[in-house]
Amino acid sequence: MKTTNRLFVLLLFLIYSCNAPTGVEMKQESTIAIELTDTNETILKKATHVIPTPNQFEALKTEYMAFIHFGPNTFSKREWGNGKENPEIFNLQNLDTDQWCKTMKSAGMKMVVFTAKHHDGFVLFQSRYTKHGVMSSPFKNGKGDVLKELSESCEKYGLKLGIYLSPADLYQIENKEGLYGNLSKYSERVIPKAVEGRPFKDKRTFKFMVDDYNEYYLNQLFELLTEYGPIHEVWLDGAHPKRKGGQKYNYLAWKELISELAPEAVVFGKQDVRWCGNEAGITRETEWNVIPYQEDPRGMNSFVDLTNIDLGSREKLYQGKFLHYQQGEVDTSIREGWFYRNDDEQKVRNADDIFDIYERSVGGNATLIMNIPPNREGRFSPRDVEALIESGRRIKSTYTENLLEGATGPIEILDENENSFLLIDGTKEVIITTKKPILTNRFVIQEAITTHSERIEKHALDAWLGDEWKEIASATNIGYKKILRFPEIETNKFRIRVLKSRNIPAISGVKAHYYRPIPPEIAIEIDSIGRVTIAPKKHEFKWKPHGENTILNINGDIEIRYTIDGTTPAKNSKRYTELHLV
Ligand code: FUL
Repeated sequence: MKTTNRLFVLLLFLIYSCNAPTGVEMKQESTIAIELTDTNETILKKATHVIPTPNQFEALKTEYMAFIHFGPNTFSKREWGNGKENPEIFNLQNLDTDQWCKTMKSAGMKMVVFTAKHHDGFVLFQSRYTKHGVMSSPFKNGKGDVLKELSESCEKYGLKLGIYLSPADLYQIENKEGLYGNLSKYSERVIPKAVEGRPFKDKRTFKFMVDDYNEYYLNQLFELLTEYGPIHEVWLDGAHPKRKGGQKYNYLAWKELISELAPEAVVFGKQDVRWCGNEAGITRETEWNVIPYQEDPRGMNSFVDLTNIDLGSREKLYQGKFLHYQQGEVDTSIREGWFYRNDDEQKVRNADDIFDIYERSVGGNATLIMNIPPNREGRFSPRDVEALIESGRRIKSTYTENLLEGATGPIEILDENENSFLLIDGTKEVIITTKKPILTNRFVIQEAITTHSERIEKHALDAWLGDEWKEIASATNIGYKKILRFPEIETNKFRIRVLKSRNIPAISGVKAHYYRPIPPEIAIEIDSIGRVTIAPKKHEFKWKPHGENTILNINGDIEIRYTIDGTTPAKNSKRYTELHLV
């Protein structure tokens, strides 16, 4: 097509875009209430107006993050500590957070979430409110601050930072003066509590009606959110090795403080970001981020883990009282375990595995947080680095170049920031023509979720092959991003068909890419009668899909699973389970 003709078509299309029905006839919000009188049709329409908050959208665009689990467990080789560890165990002689950040950058990650405190209660930063942490360890003679070093490296390497501050705290449960479940009275407390000789640069103060443990938690949040640069995610883990004294968390107070001190942060495990429901790097085939709630999530103090395979189908939405945007985050570890144990027995995921998880989660309407546990030298081990560099190389070499650059078709107006989008109404198909035939095996489609929510329920991609359209891939929903993977083809014409949608969908991005396949590692097996089998090597990785990973205990001793209410069941009770290391 001649340039003048192309300009004319583009102009016509823009006029159509501006005058076309936008499909936005209701107020758009991240939470919308369902009225008793709402019909299923109205509920569905409301669902198509549920959009992410600006913070949620930014978090989605971050796409791929690192998770760092580091602490006394790194030295005791345990997955869960017990809170009774001597801080001397954290005998860190070297720390190279620059090496962490350099590797994360090469891996293609844009942010890192760090365990400032895991369930054992040991803090890896210089808190004013406890002595159970780096201040009592040999690390830099008690003067070290792992989080500070990490935040400086993050700034140097251009990575965003998030914090994990475990609500569960075994040290505060087990020690005599511990604050967790100490049955203290609720009263008005000023946050941060003043500590002699340790003033804060940030002079803001807040008042909350809370008990001792919540005050302790809020004080530490204040330190973390004011002294380590901007924080973009606060990771609230829902696991509890043990509970005491009916301790409750005043999450609504925590949330208020977080939104004041870290206005750009999303909270994991609560209203903003949900656990995807497994720790194995699995994404649902249909991962909806608009999901129903029975209560208004904006006022909820606690959130349960959503592990159902179906969270947001039409049928599920009809049963809700509120429709809420809550994106899934896929959390998994590069190693068998959240903490580093050793370099021989503990297996490490290979680049094939990491790249596959990346494409399925980032390309499956979720974000990915991949845990890389540093070793006792304060570095990432060479095998982890090798796998991360190689998977990062694949991500960059596959996804940097858009093979549809310069192609003609309605996608010419698209913009990743969703300032302009393509409405797919009526004929429901989009035809894209490239200047020359391209070789491709990956296609990325994005919906304009901030303006039109997620609406597509089923779609297909066709290519012009020979002299006809052939379907090369199909999938269910799209949302923030869908990566379609298919055997390589060469063509100059593509067609996207929307097969089912909840309302007029809007597309904000369409790209084609090429992944140069790398032959898998081969295993040769010879059976008893001499037959030879050559097949891709099976990658063994003892990593369970749900939270069971936490009970792996390398010391080989028996761990007792606590009951849901946190008590240790009597040995002869039916609820008692002994778990042996396998
Ligand atoms: C779980 C915890 O119990 C694990 O130790 C780890 O921190 C993981 C990310 O979440 O709930």
